[in-house]
Amino acid sequence: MTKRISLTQYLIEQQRLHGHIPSQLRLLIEVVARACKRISISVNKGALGDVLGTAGSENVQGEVQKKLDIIANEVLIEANEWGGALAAMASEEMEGIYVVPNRYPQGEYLLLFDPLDGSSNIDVNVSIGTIFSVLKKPDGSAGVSEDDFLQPGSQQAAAGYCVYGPQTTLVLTVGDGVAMFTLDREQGSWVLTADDVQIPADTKEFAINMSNMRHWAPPVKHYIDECLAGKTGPRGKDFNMRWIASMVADVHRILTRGGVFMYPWDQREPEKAGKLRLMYEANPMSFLVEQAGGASTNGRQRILDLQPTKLHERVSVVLGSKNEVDRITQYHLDAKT
Ligand code: P6P
Repeated sequence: MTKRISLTQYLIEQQRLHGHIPSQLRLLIEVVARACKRISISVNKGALGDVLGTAGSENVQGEVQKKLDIIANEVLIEANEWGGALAAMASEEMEGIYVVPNRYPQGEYLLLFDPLDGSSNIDVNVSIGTIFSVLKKPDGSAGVSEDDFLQPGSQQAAAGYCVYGPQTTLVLTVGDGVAMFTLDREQGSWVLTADDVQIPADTKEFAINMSNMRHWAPPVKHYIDECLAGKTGPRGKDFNMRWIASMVADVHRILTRGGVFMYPWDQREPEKAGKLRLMYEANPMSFLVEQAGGASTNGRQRILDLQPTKLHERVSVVLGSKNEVDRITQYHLDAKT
């Protein structure tokens, strides 16, 4: 049974006992967690609050923004800009970076986030979430620019997500394993409910949007065909399929019981590496998955090794149970695609 301690105590122990996080990073994570609590209150209002439906605008990705996308983005900006831990922020909902205004002290960290991932699920009451990634601002750089954000995911100081589902759960890594905190709404506090999360190396469950099958590259089709062949096929076991169309919810299931998640490149937009964004979706999720003993590649390379060239660049994602990810990656390398 995990010792029921608060997020604050967990972070102080990480700072004091393991020397993993300086106080500025501890403060930053606490502020992000508090912002997620505020977002969960808006999410949980649903039709009772003026939070459903579209906002009548598009984001930098050309996607129609939901009202909650904008609310969540504003909550994260307002909660983090004055704390003194950050130099700047970047969001899926904003084209450029947001530099902390001069009226506040500048810190040494950079915060990136997808304020509300899976927003197509909002109006149908299916789990959605906030994804965040923390980088250190490069030493010696006067001021802060977009280039400061373009660091490989292996440089992350912390990463996590908050899933707004039957429970509101914050999942976090500071590089010392993965911990899960469930929101105790009566006390308003995050309570440690899982520590040292481990993803089983094998699985019988895959997550992919099957409607895109005709667009996939051959190695992906090869892998999924083998899963569908079940016991009678080369894998010698039956597989189950899940697809929530909310990365946070699908990744949470994989961290909780294993599985493999794929959003691969497809021929519909060949110039795009994939649908998901590297900096504030794939990188934080890959950090969490690797810290839990899983693996995460773009089909060929470790995602955390990729050198970003643009803030909103996209990437193919294959993550989860290590033996499955390794198999899919090998199929790509064998096909030299
Ligand atoms: P599709 C949500 O919009 C998202 O970015 C991820 O959370 C999710 O995994 C994926 O897109 C779902 O995409 O094409 O199945 O709707």
